[in-house]
Amino acid sequence: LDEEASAKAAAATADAGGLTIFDKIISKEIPSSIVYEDEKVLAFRDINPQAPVHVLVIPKLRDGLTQLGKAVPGHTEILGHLLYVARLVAEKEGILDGFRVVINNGPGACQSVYHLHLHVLGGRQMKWPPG
Ligand code: D5M
Repeated sequence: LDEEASAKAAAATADAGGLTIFDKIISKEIPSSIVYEDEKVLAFRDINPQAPVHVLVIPKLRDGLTQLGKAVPGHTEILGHLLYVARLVAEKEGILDGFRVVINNGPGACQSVYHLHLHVLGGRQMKWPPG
């Protein structure tokens, strides 16, 4: 329940336009282990890995995309690019034969950072359902 409460607080901060830790990662104020970068997206290793490979892919410009549920038609290009970069990351990390892409949306899915991010997970047998 604590996890749920902090997820709700993070969502409220995001709705108020608050920045997240990912802004500091994008600006490189906070170091991260970058796996892929281009003009529009950044991919870096998750600080709390849930699999041998656990990389986050994020848009450099949040542009209202605090979570997937806020997407509008103007976001389709960046959404497609993020998904394609997830595939590039999987290839680079050598997990193309078995990887998972996850987006946690909102408190009910334990989203903790309100800047859209794709989790790319692999390097072990992934189980289903994910829980
Ligand atoms: O996932 C948010 C993810 O962000 C979570 O797996 C930890 C990760 N995280 C948080 N801070 C950092 C830093 N500083 N570097 C790398 N990764 C980080 P969610 O889907 O919102 O629960």
